[in-house]
Amino acid sequence: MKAKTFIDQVVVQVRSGRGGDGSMSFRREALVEFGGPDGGDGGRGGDVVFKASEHVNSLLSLYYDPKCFAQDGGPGQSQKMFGKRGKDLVIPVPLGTEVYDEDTGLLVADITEPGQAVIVAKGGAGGFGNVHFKSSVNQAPTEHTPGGEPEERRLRLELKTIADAGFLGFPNAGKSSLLTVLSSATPKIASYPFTTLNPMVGTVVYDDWAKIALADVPGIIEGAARGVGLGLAFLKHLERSKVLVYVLDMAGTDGREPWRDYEILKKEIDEYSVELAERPMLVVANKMDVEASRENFERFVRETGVRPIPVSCSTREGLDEFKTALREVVKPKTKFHHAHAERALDLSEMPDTTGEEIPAEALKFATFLKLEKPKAKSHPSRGNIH
Ligand SMILES: Nc1nc2c(ncn2[C@@H]2O[C@H](COP(=O)(O)OP(=O)(O)OP(=O)(O)O)[C@@H](O)[C@H]2O)c(=O)[nH]1
Ligand SMILES: [Mg+2]
Repeated sequence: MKAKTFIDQVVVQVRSGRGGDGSMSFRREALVEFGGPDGGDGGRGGDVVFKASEHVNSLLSLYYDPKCFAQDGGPGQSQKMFGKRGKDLVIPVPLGTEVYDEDTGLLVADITEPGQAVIVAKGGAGGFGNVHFKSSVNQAPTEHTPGGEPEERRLRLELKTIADAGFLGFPNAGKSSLLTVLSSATPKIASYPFTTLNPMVGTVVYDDWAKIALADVPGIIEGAARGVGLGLAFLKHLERSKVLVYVLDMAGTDGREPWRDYEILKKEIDEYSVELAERPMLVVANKMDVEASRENFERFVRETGVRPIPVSCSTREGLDEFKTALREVVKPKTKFHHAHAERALDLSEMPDTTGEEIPAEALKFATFLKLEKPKAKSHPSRGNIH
């Protein structure tokens, strides 16, 4: 059995279903003298489809089972019966999956929207039964066509997590704990390093239904940019995050020094990508419930000149402040925002236009005053006759 590691890239073989063959058959029935051809068409082969799912967060299942074969179509039958359609193979993949053709290297699909479905191998068409070949000069055709060939290709799937903000920190800093207390996501939390092997996304929901997606990624260690530990391969999961959130263990567990941790993290990111290093960022001091944290916090400010947002996942202090700060940098849109932004007009400013042609400045109120069209009345038992 393959060992479970950090999987965000897999190569799979996809094959659609072959089309069913058309049938060659003649109608044979008592008292029907020249029954004629009655061979039906073959069924279409199934497609292989990748479908974005919010309930899947890794490519692990494809890593263990990389052969994705859809069902073949059934052959046509006598009595003009169609063959059975082959079942599509629909594979749920996480949001943020990029699909490349392994042989040509071309991007086949970028799966970014929930519910988005992409056919990556189209099923073969069903063959024609001999009933199609009847003509005035050939009343007993024996021609029939085979089903269409399946499509087969090798694809490389790469996951780049999509989130508004991504956590960045050393192992055990409490990134997964923070995601747990802020969202309904349930990542694994434990006191050993590298608990998180696959990025996970959780959603922070605000009182007015604004939402921010937060990604928890594996911990970074010194030298990661050179490939130490899990390396920085997983940092590509932060490439699609607008904001980086540095999570620091302010308690300095196991003799760590948070100010040094911060400098190392920044250095690793600088070495990884200048573009990522320039993203807006927040710094969070976690584990503030631990005695040593207060002192460390003051020293951190002195050493780095940065004042982090103090939080504790254990006592839940500081979470609201963090959520507010996060909102200010991410600036999520809300339904309320959409519906009411244009309506924030002061009605007292509206010019009086009674009896006149409507002046241009009054037109900006036009959408505001649009009346709902009254619904036509109908009587259910009278079939809409008035
Ligand atoms: N006292 C205290 N302990 C905490 C706090 N937050 C997290 N911890 C503990 O710190 C340890 C690590 O927490 P995780 O959330 O798994 O850390 P992580 O950053 O996700 O670690 P990796 O996945 O290994 O990178 C666990 O034993 C947590 O219980 C906190 O606010 N206070
Ligand atoms: Mg974790």
